[in-house]
Amino acid sequence: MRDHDSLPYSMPALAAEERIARAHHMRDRLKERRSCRYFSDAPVPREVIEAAIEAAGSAPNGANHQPWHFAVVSSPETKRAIREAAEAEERAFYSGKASDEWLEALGPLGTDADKPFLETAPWLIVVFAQRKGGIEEDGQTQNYYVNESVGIACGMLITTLHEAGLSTLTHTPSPMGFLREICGRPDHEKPLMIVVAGLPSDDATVPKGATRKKPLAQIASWL
Ligand code: IYR
Repeated sequence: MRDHDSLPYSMPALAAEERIARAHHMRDRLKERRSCRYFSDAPVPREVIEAAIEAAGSAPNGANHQPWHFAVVSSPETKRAIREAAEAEERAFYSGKASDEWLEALGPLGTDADKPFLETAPWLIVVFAQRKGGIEEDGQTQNYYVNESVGIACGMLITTLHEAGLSTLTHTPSPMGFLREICGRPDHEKPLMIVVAGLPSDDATVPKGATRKKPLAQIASWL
């Protein structure tokens, strides 16, 4: 069935070798991405963040309702408020709320309740999922496949930031209702994650364990 109102669409005719080369290039670029928890306070132009959010805003999504909002935080006061609230939640998580099994799974990452990067990194992008609103953001119209849509948008956001040479960290304090209050967002929006963006500090490291990736044969089956 054709759209009742449609535009022509095509993709470039590439040789098979060229397609393979491009896919390999992108794979190799993306495999360089690491979640890094050590940020420098070096500034990063706002235009980079704007472009990455525009890239994220082009993600495939339910009914083209584009059910996302990106609250971009750079002011030291707001970053501090987010850090303080996040660390309070994380202290509760690490000292009782999390199961032993969960804490054991996090062991190789070396994470703890201290989140200095929330103040050090130049940009925090707080991603909200809009349960309602439609394309007009009326706060009422039902949205669809919200988590899927916003998850894909976050992937595209991180990909663009990585391509711009930035280090990123997806941070998910739990629960994160405090982000709605601090960012002044409405009740029908659910905070999904904080994407921390900036440059790694000079002494940055990443956990070795996190570089172990499942091979293709394990993550794909061909029917
Ligand atoms: N939100 C906590 C715990 C945490 C949970 C998972 I699953 C991770 O992959 C990493 C951390 C924290 O940020 O420390």
